[in-house]
Amino acid sequence: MSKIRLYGTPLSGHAHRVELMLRILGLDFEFVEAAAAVRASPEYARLNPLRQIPVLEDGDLVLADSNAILVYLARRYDPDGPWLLNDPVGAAKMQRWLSIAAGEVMYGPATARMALQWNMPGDPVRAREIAERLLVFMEQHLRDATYLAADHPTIADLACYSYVAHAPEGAIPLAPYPAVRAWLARVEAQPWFKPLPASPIPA
Ligand SMILES: N[C@@H](CCC(=O)N[C@@H](CS)C(=O)NCC(=O)O)C(=O)O
Repeated sequence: MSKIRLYGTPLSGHAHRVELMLRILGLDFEFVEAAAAVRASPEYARLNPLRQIPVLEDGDLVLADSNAILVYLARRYDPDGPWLLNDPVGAAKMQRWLSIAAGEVMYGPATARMALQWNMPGDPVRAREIAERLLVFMEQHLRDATYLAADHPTIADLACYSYVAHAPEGAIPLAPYPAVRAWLARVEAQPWFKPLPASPIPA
């Protein structure tokens, strides 16, 4: 089997979701740390012209974007497994949560955490508003659902987990959202789970 490389940083939630998928699939991989200085290099721009992490290398394949990588890994290494939903309604539900991961999760809890922890660009007040609206929606949804898109974990849960779990590191409390916390605990109880380390400034 070809060597798999994951370019990321230890505190990136985008890389974390890919790492969870690699663990689920039992795939051996090398984690290559790609801090800002590495991402600024011309070599890295050849891997991902957007200069973002994560990037996955699998043999000759170079693939950027965490959600695209989740789809690739599940379809390539466990096509009949439970991680993707293929029926029309299930696939649409799954895609909706992937879009939420790239939209509200990114511009809400992830941006609030990046602004507070690393002074990165982003309006923390706006990020907090987006996060609160997202969490209210997730709370309503998870009152009647075990996982986001199905009655079992799918890539939708992986895509949304990391930044929601670490929302308090962006000063967004999870205490008002018991159903969200119960969902996070269900993900954390899975045998393949590995936590994203805590950020420098304690929650
Ligand atoms: N849509 C991308 C977003 C990835 C992303 O924003 N990664 C951050 C780190 S967690 C990054 O590389 N930021 C640096 C930059 O955007 O220049 C994905 O899902 O992979």
